[in-house]
Amino acid sequence: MLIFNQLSFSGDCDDEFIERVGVFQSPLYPDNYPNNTICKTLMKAPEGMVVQLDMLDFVLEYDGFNEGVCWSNWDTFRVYDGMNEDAPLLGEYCGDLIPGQFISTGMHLLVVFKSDDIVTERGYEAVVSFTSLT
Ligand SMILES: [Ca+2]
Repeated sequence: MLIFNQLSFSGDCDDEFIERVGVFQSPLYPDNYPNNTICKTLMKAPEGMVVQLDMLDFVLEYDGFNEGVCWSNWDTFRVYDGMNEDAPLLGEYCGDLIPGQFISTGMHLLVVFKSDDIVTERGYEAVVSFTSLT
């Protein structure tokens, strides 16, 4: 299994592309992610397969009172069922409830992570794999 560690984080992880099975982590994980970050990660399955994303760990900033309610101008983790942000939104997540599993309907799954300018947390770790459509 290949490991997608972002060991040298430059402050910008836009347009990351994952085409192989591996571990997918937030910038600097397991240390806190940086402020003012946008990470767009496009995962692409081989022909005839779909992307499966299993979340193992997840902690993002949230307001501390309304678990599961995300303020879109704070820190958010969004998953889209397709190549870009016009694709169907599978969910928007924050706080410390692990979202679980995502499976794309096509070859692509897009994750968009965004942090604002204050308060960081540990972030997320997930496993990317590909499964056959039966
Ligand atoms: Ca924040």
